[in-house]
Amino acid sequence: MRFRISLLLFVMAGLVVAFAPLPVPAIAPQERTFQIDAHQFAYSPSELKVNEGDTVIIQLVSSDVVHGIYVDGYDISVEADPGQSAILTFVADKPGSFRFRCNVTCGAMHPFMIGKLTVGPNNWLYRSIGLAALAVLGVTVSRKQKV
Ligand SMILES: [Cu+2]
Repeated sequence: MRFRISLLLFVMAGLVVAFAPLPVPAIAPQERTFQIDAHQFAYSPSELKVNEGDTVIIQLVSSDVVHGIYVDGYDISVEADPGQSAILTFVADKPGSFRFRCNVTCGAMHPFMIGKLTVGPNNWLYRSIGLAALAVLGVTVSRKQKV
């Protein structure tokens, strides 16, 4: 019976650590710069990962024809002329996965010119440390009870 209660408490503590809102952002927002090369019909890199709150600076470089970049969910875009670059700056204030795509009709495969922006929560590090500490505590407590 005692074991069941402590197991329940342990699981509840784990849920709190994993899901309770933290009072402060765990990682200070950073400025993240990406240079994306745009060409028919792809971006490289095509996947960007940032933390919520980061200031994202995308330098779009077009290496053949006119290309653009439009970020779904954020509704922002920029276009770059051939051989030129254009800069798009925004604060990643919405967490989640967003598709970005070319907003200039640039050829036959234009609709497939897409990429992905992932805006992650910025507190995974603290949560994982908390869960690891709880796991160690749990193992210690259950060992003591068996003796
Ligand atoms: Cu394009």
